[in-house]
Amino acid sequence: MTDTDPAFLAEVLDGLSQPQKTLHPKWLYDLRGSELFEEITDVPEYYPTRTEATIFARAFPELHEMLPNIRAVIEYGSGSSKKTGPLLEALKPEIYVPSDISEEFLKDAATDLQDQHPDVDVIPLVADFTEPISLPSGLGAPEERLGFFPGSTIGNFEPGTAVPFLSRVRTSLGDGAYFLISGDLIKSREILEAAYDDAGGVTAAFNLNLLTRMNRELGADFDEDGFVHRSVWNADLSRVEMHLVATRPQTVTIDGKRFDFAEGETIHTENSYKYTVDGFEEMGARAGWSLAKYWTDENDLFGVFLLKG
Ligand code: AVJ
Repeated sequence: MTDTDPAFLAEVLDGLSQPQKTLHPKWLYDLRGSELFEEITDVPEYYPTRTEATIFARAFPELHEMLPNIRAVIEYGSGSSKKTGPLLEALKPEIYVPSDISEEFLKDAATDLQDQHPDVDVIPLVADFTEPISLPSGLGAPEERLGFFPGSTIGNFEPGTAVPFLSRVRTSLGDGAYFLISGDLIKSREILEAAYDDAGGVTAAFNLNLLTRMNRELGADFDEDGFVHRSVWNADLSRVEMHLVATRPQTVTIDGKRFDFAEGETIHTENSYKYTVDGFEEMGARAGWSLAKYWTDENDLFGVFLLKG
């Protein structure tokens, strides 16, 4: 067993002790999980990434026309900043602030971006968005700032945490600032469930990797063959759920504690919330944002929202 993160162990012990066994989706992203997620973005059934790219290609020039004076772009949870190049090229800001909880990832991405965009001053910021966010000084007036939160990552936030997050972003950027944020739209069960259970099995491998990770990092003894991946559209709660389903009764031991699984019992590993345009606008409004403009694709699969604080 390698590298036991005490927070991971504590959350696993707690999450597997609940009546509905549950783990937070952030634990899906170890190195292998991050690689598998990258692969997911290329499978035919997973429409969000490519649809967002198509919308961005149209939206960024329009955004530049609407907001010619953006001085600073602040990206929340920038990770590898993969979507940022085209935005910087379209808006030509003076400053780009990539921010992420992972310092290592952030520094590498910032160095690459600085090399590729010598005219932009790249100022990386290590920040945890579950806490108040304080931005560096010199970013201009709020009206000259654009927050950026692509990828429909907001969909991983529970309703009770999404609004506080949107409020913290608004407070950090200031009254009158702008925020460009993506959200995946509600559509048919068939399309949604296939997007989270591709025929090639990449999403299944992504979900099952969590068992491998718990075995490696926590010394758990999950039998990876005793579970299967399931994705289900929960229309009442407007979310796609991912589960790991036990295919037979089994007992797992982690850190000396035993966890029993009945046949068919699941570990709930992710929620990916989906929105209507009105629902997204309403969620923003509860955090003090108003909807200035939005873009969708021709099939209304995905939304890109420009909010004004
Ligand atoms: C990274 C949260 C946007 O919810 O679509 C993809 C994660 N999980 N396939 C999503 C994910 C399974 C993804 N987000």
